[in-house]
Amino acid sequence: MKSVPLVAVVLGSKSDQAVADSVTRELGKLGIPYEVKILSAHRTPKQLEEYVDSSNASVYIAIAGLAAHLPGFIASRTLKPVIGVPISAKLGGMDALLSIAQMPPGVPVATVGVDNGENAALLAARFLSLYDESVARALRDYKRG
Ligand code: RP5
Repeated sequence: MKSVPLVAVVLGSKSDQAVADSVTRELGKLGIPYEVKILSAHRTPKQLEEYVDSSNASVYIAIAGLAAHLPGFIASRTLKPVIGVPISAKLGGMDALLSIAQMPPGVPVATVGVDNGENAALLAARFLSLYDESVARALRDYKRG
C-alpha cells in the first residue's frame, strides 16, 4: 500500500506468512494502510529495535510462534498498542499463546487466539476507529468472508 501505514504487521519468520496474509486481507478489506516486515526478537533484534524506533505506525500486530517474544519485545520499545498473534508451530500454539499473554505488569500486549489473524486486524481497526472516522465507517460496514 502507498499511503502512510497505520498498522505495522511484523512476523517473526517467513513461515508465519499464511497468518500474516489473513491479517492483511482484513486490513485491506477495511481500507487500512499497513506495512509488513519480517523481523525476529531472537534472530534480528537490532534491526527490530531500529524498525520500532523509527516506525510511524499507530498499532503493531506481531505474529510469532514457539517462544514468541516478538510482541513483548516491541511493547518494550513503544507505548503504542501491540497485538500479538500466537502461531501454532509446536504444542498446538500453547507455547506461543502463553509467551504472548503472560507479559509482566507494566508492559501490556493484547493477545488474540492461536493463528487468529482476522481478529488481530479487527482489533487494530477498533483502536484506530477511536480517532479515524473512515475506519469507524468501514468497521460498521464490515462483512465477514
Ligand atoms: C518463531 O519461530 C517464528 O515466529 C515462527 O513461528 C517460529 C519458527 O520459525 P522458523 O524456524 O520457521 O523460521 O520465531
